[in-house]
Amino acid sequence: MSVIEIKVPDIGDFAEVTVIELMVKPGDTVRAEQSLITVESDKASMEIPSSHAGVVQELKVQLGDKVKEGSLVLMLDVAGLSAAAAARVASASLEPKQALAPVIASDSAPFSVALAAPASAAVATVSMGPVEVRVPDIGDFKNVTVIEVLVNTGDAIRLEQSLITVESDKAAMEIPSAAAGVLKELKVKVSDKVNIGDLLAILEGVAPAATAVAAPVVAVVAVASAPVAAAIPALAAPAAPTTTVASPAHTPGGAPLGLPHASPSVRKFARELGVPLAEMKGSGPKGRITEVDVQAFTRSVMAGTVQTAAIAAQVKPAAAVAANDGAGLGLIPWPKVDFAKFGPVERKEMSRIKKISGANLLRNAVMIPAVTNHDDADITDLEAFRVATNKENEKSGVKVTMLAFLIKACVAALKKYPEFNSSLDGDALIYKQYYHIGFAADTPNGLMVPVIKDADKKGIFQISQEMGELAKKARDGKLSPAEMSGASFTISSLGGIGGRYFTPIINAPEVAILGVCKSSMAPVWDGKAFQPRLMLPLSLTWDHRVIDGAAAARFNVYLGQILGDFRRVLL
Ligand code: CAO
Repeated sequence: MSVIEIKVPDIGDFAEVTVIELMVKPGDTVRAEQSLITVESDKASMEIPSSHAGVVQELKVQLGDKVKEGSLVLMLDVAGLSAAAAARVASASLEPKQALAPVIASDSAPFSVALAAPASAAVATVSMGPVEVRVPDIGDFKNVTVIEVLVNTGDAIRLEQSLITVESDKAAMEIPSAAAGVLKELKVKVSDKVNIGDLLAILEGVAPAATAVAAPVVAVVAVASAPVAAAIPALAAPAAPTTTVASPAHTPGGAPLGLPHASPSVRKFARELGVPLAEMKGSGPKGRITEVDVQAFTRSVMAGTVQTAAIAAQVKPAAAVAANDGAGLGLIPWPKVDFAKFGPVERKEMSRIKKISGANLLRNAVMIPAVTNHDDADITDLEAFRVATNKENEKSGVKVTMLAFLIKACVAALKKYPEFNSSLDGDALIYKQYYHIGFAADTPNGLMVPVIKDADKKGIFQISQEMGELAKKARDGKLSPAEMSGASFTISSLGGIGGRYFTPIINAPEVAILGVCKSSMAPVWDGKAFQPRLMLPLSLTWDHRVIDGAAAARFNVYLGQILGDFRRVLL
């Protein structure tokens, strides 16, 4: 075993920086230049890479520790390396800083180059009138990406107030203003690539230091007092008289202007997923956002329990329906056509029910990953039984319908496959132990869904009777909210009308809906011959977040078996 010490390299003028992330643990195999820890000052974070490949023996720092150049980061077992590598190891252990320097100066850690460069000062070119603020010397790296713009036009900018955040693949850094004044014009936007000398902003109404106004164009050299500003060397000053003024100290700690705490690698990860860090709470020290936080946030958004501001702004189904405008969904606008150009037309307002149900249907269609399975059930015997029953009970005034049998059969299937009787609640499922079955009713005002409560505890006659009453109330517009709420599963039957199959939309927060069409006689092979059988088309739509295709197929098969031989309900 050959163990070397890995120390914090020359990080420029940083006096002390805080360890905010440990990226490796004992036992991990690391590559040369792999990031080991993330450190942060009040203005920048950077990852400290390993100078060698090896296996981490022992971590010598903890989260929250203050480190500086030369602080011991970890012990690395470099045994098994090539001879050449071993030689580097030897020199590294003798002179860690020098051994690390080439690694730091490599392309993979560009920000460290800036940080290792001799500290000098940030510069802005100012005049009596507008002041140009440019990107200072940020070391060897080129084309860094603007990842955040921290100010707006019209803002009063303080000296050294951060204007933008730039990021390489290893570090993020805020670029402070070298002058104070009102922001007249911003010259960069998020995703722009910037280089030394690029114009960032134009300030007006500058209150320069007394000596800084002597000439029309004056370079103000702000001697940075904060670590990161000090690490950003000077912009090449224009050929003009220069005056040195002391800049105020940065406010230590905290994320300026609400910038979320996160390491560059986490920021990059979040950006790749499109996760808005500003809307997240971090679980790390001082609210720092970790990779695990980003993953958890993403899962919550996918589950629909968290909505980002962007989604909330874009997905407004009700408004989109009301405005009849796809732009509300982030789509191209709905076509606006003057139909009168093509022939006579009449405009009629949609009913209130249609507007409300439309908004709900749109949300459910957009938000639920829905799949529909189609199947047929042999109801030859059941229909014969239903007709006979109705004949026998002609005088009762209650007509038993196929839908009543379907409700009862569905309850049996829901009992056997309880996830169909559940609802999503974040990452959990609420399994309902009641069986309230909604049924879609076609009314002159639009679609309504009355609910048969506790269908498991009711017989076919009672269900048929209640259904008749509720359907009548629906048609008369007399359903109470209570009679339309609480369904755990819904059936939409078009059997009295016609059609073969359709794809019903789930009635959220339910997770499945059964569509039924008109039964018809069909030749069914019994193994020896085709038999004329009365077949009922079933279309089961289910939420794929909760239910799998196999479960849906089983549900339909089981439903078919019950409808084929209703005695199974008793089992
Ligand atoms: N196959 C063949 N015939 C069927 C059948 C089926 N699946 N379902 C019902 N029928 C028959 C009935 O037996 C009845 O015939 P008879 O008058 O000869 O007895 C006739 O069709 C009419 O039935 P119904 O529609 O009045 O009764 P129901 O219990 O089947 O349905 C209700 C009640 C309220 C669900 C229904 O009237 C209705 O509104 N259906 C429309 C639902 C809807 O719009 N769904 C779409 C939602 S998505 O937009």
